[in-house]
Amino acid sequence: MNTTTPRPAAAASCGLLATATALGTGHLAAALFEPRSSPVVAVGNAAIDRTPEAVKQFAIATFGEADKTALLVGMSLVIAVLAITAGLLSRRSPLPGSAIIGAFGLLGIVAVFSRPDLGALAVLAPAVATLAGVASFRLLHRAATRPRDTATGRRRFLTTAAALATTAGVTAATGTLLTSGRGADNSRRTIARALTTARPRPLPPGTDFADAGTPTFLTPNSDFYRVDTALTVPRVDLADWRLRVHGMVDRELDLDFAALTRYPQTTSTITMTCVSNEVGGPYVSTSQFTGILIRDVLLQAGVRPGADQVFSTSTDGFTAGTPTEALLDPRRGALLAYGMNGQPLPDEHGFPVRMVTPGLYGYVSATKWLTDLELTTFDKPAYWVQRGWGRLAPIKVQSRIDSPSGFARVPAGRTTIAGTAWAQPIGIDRVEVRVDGGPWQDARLSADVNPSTWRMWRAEVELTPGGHTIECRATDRAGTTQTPRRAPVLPDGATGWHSVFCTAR
Ligand SMILES: Nc1nc2c(c(=O)[nH]1)N[C@H]1C(S)=C(S)[C@@H](COP(=O)(O)O)O[C@H]1N2
Ligand SMILES: [Mo]
Repeated sequence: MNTTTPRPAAAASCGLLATATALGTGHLAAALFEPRSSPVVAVGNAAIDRTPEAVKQFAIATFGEADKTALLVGMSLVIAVLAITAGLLSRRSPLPGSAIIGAFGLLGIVAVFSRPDLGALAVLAPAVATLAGVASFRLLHRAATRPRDTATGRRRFLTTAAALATTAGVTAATGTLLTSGRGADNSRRTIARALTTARPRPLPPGTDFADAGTPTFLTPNSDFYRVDTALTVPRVDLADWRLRVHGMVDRELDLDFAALTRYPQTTSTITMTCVSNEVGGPYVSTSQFTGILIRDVLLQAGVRPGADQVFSTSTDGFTAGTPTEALLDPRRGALLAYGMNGQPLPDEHGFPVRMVTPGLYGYVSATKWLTDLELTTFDKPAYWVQRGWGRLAPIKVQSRIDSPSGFARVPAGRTTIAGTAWAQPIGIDRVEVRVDGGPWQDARLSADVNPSTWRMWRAEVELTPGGHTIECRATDRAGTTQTPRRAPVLPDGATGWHSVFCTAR
């Protein structure tokens, strides 16, 4: 057969179009199996992981919000130069180009294999990309080595080139379209996989009096109270998620989810409370949170002396300031949580990763959709502190009557009163009840799970026919009894006794 050496421009296009086809089909294959195994995403993440902190700072300072775009543009340029080189080296024979594309494909396969958070299916994307890259390179190269002077030869090269360019474009676009819809599912699956080793300690029997009207000890995720400033619930794709730890530290950290799961995983049962909870209010719930200790991450970063505040930021711009001391306290065990009752965090509760700090109200300690932890001082006020709320916000001892509900009609005679009490992170020692300002009577407490969780209580009282006012008060393990003094929720949490009026007959 009469063949010729392709011109440099044709040779360069062989490399460029074959690489584009490889990346496009790889992106589509990844969309079908595991978005984070897309060659482009994998190379991007690897690049971020390996970029020196100074360069990252420069990129963020120079490009700001567009730093990811700048990275992608830079990456594309490097890849294009390599692809053109592969093409130009193959003017005599397609072998060098095929070998170079094959070698890069192999690198991609190895990179995916070495990621602990990606399943075996993830290897398919770089494998498909490699095959498509080598095959299209050979195809176009053959078309380029046909005699060019004939119209058929030229047309043949141009049609093949156009077909490859279309394939690259269509597969890349389809892959992007698919992942934008399915990223959430895949993110969720990745976290679900990480949760398989999370074995919460089983609860002792008798942790609630749900039969008498209290909530269940663990709050189902769908019933967990929700408080945030987010107009629309942020939907975070795990593939793009990173947590930066910086500020007054010895070593800055930039963790993706895989890096996060390399810290020891723990599951703890924690009752969360909102500062906006009125006396008797519903903003208190309990869950088994799974994640890693914030303490472990802070110790690895190395907290500098004087850094008394950890300033956390969410993807939605919300910020919170938590005392560093509380996050370092091993008994408190504050978490970077990604699991909630054995499930990945629901979007509403901060997917993929949030903070949970026992004993502090959520607005200073429970940032959802967390992406940034800055070690700083309390001179830097966070979101709600800027708006007049307290800087420090320890949860106040509280108790609530759940049954009977306000203005209920109950049968006269012996009646069960039941409710909830909490005093994280010290724990509840005692709950008392009284009717119509009479003598206080001790309530029976539910089984003790840990001092950072609520306890249910119940008591039998005698109700004569007519209207009655029932009150309760709790005492924590430090001996502090709930004050009767009424305080509003602003600036640092409501106080006072909960009372319920009911009618017996
Ligand atoms: N990003 C973000 N995180 C946030 C908030 C918020 O508005 N935005 N609210 C905080 C408050 S005030 C509380 S009480 C808890 C509530 O968490 P939950 O909605 O999962 O119960 O989240 C905290 N974390
Ligand atoms: Mo809150």
